[in-house]
Amino acid sequence: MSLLSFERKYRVRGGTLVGGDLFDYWMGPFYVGFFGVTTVIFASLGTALIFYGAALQGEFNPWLIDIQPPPIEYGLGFAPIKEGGLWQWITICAIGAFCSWALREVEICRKLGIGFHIPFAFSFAIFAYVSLVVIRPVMMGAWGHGFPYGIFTHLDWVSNTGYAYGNFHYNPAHMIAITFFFTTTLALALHGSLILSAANPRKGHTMKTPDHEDTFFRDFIGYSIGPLGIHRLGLFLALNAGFWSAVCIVISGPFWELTWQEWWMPWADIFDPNYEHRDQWP
Ligand code: 07D
Ligand code: 07D
Ligand code: U10
Repeated sequence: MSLLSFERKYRVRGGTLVGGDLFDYWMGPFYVGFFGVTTVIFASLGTALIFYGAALQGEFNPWLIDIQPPPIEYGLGFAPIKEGGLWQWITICAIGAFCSWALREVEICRKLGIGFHIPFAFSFAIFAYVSLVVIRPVMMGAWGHGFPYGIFTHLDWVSNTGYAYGNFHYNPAHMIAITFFFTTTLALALHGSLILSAANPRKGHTMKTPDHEDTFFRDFIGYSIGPLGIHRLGLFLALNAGFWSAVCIVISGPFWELTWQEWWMPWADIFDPNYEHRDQWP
């Protein structure tokens, strides 16, 4: 069955969460739905506010546009539009657009009768973003702790926030997150290369089967996780990367105010109370 005739078959009404038949149609390749409409509204408004901020700043170079959160003094209150209020409204629009996008994924999954794995996975990215601009700022008592919306200035924020806790690499949750990120790329490289090696043979050669794929890893490392298992593992690794990222930033400030090197001092005590350079630690 060609792709288009398949699409004709599944492009039928039903499965919506809100609005019944109202927005239950397609525009070109895109499914619209209630949450498509809310996505467009939030994303357009948020983008327009960024352009307004750029106009106030007098800077339209995309690398240099910068929309800062309110100064710490405003605490958790609303700030005037030119003193961080813009950042607050853009944050509301961003969260509205990301959640609408996830719910639009849910509606498409329901229409197709497939599982909700994709919106579930995307919700981890939303969680990481919300942990940076809502959860941590609320726990620290000021919106000013959120990151600024600017390509270069958000890098400044990451660097400054990192050094505020000494060597951020000593943050144990940051270590776990990084290890999951690295493992995710290893797993995808192994999986992508394995599938291509078997399923995309040179001209004149026949395609090989999942048995060949299993056998490669049994011969190689004594175990194959299997064709379904590798996708479960990939999802698990990637979601943990995002989850532990959120953890590593939420604990920096609300639960730990010293340098991250100091978090390891009890270990130094356990292993070697007389460690000669102990007093030189942070
Ligand atoms: C490839 C899917 C496509 C998405 C793209 C991003 C915008 C922003 C906004 C002009 C993988 C589109 C970009 C819509 C335009 C304005 C105001 C996804 C793919 C191509 N970052 N970050 C980037 C975001 C944070 C960090 C690039 C967003 C945290 C570092 C891009 C968010 C921290 C580096 C970008 C966000 C952080 C980057 C490439 C939100 C910790 C880089 C992103 C909403 C997570 C890299 C100049 C990419 C770079 C980079 C976007 C949050 C750290 C501009 C939308 C605060 C260290 N970030 N980022 O490919 O080159 O993602 O920066 O949370 O080195 Mg960032
Ligand atoms: C937040 C993005 C969410 C995106 C969404 C969608 C659009 C639409 C439209 C394209 C989480 C947006 C979509 C806008 C676009 C179209 C059409 C993803 C988010 C919802 N670090 N570090 C991390 C490493 C150092 C520091 C995470 C490595 C230094 C701080 C990850 C190194 C110091 C923070 C990570 C390193 C430092 C982090 C980021 C190496 C600086 C965070 C991934 C090798 C001096 C951040 C939740 C992430 C975090 C974070 C990796 C170094 C500081 C684990 C590999 C030592 C302050 N670092 N880091 O979170 O945890 O993605 O954020 O040196 O806040 Mg780090
Ligand atoms: C996977 C897979 C698999 C496959 C696959 C894939 C994973 C089993 C079978 C999929 C993987 C790929 C295709 C590989 C490439 C993907 C990546 C590298 C990931 C990153 C992706 C991108 C960078 C592309 C991002 C593009 C997006 C998000 C599309 C943008 C579209 C829109 C903005 C429209 C969204 C539609 C909505 C909201 C519905 C209602 C709206 C309309 C119909 C449009 C009408 C609206 C307007 C005209 C207003 C427009 C304003 C908007 C949207 C707001 C923005 C504001 C502005 C001012 C710009 O495992 O194998 O194979 O393929």
